[in-house]
Amino acid sequence: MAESKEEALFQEKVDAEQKIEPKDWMPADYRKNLIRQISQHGHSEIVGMLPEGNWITRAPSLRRKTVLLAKVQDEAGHGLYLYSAAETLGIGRDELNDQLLTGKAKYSSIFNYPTITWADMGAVGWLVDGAAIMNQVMLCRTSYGPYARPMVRICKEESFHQRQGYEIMNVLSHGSPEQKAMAQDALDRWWWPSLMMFGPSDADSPHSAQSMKWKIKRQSNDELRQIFIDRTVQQAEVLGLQIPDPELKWNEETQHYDWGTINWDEFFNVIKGNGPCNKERLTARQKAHADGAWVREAALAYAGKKAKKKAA
Ligand code: FAQ
Repeated sequence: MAESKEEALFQEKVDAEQKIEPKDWMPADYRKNLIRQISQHGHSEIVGMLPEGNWITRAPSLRRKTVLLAKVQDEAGHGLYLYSAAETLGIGRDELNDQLLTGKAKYSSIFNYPTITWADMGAVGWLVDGAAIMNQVMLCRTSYGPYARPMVRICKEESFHQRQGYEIMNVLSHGSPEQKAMAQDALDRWWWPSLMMFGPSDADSPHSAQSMKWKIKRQSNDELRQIFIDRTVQQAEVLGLQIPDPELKWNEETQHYDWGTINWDEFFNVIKGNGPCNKERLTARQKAHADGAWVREAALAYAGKKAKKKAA
């Protein structure tokens, strides 16, 4: 179909690196695609609090507990910034929430895996936040202004999260043999799911081409996955831990690591709702929403009373 004059002007603006703002004209599919991505991102931050929230009461020291608590609170803040950004595109908070609670909207596959030992708090910070930053740094330059701006602060906070995770792994991997084994076990379980966070390979990613053209995404899923692997392998070496991939090998020609094959059946199964914790995560969010009903009712009653007083 031929491009309309408005579409051509829109693309020119994007190509010139000018930000698109809420009241600017935009193609309906740009709006739709952004709502999809931003809301999925926001839901990931909100559901992402659950695996780590699981360890707040069991953190091994007061210091670890306060750091973990602060990290989980940061994720809540990220979710709220992202929901606000989605709202500027014309979707309401209730609708966004409904889409999450009914399982209509996706959230990151990674949060459907269980956190069974304390070392998982290290692995999540190091690998999951590490992968999240790798993907989100490019989003600071995304074409939609209200999405790009909060990403700057989010990335700064994710960077602190990644370091606290790496520090936990560093202490464990240089601790007793049992602690080192626990760190290795966490790496073994989180490595492949972390690589899946970047999404399907470029050839199987239906949204990538258009999202790159509109500069919503600035780097492809495979490109980001490769940078993540190259950096993380070196960090694992410092920890003295083994990446669970027998095919991992430095390639002199490409100056990158070659690596094995992702189990894409597992990935698609998890995003279809059949991962180890999908049901548990949704049930927890549904319960939180139901438990918060009285707060919403009280806030509405208070707002109504205030409005009545003002009108009188
Ligand atoms: N999980 O065509 P593409 C965090 C879906 S935040 C589930 O490649 P796209 C912070 C995709 O939605 C982590 N679904 O899609 C934290 C699409 O389905 P649809 C989240 C996935 O959008 C740390 C279909 O597959 N970050 O971790 C996943 O161009 C620690 C086809 O895929 C963001 O959301 C997946 N991993 O690229 C919190 C960043 N991958 O909608 C707590 C923003 C793909 O057609 C603790 N998002 N799908 O039904 C993005 O950059 C992109 O949306 C991608 C996917 C790269 C995730």
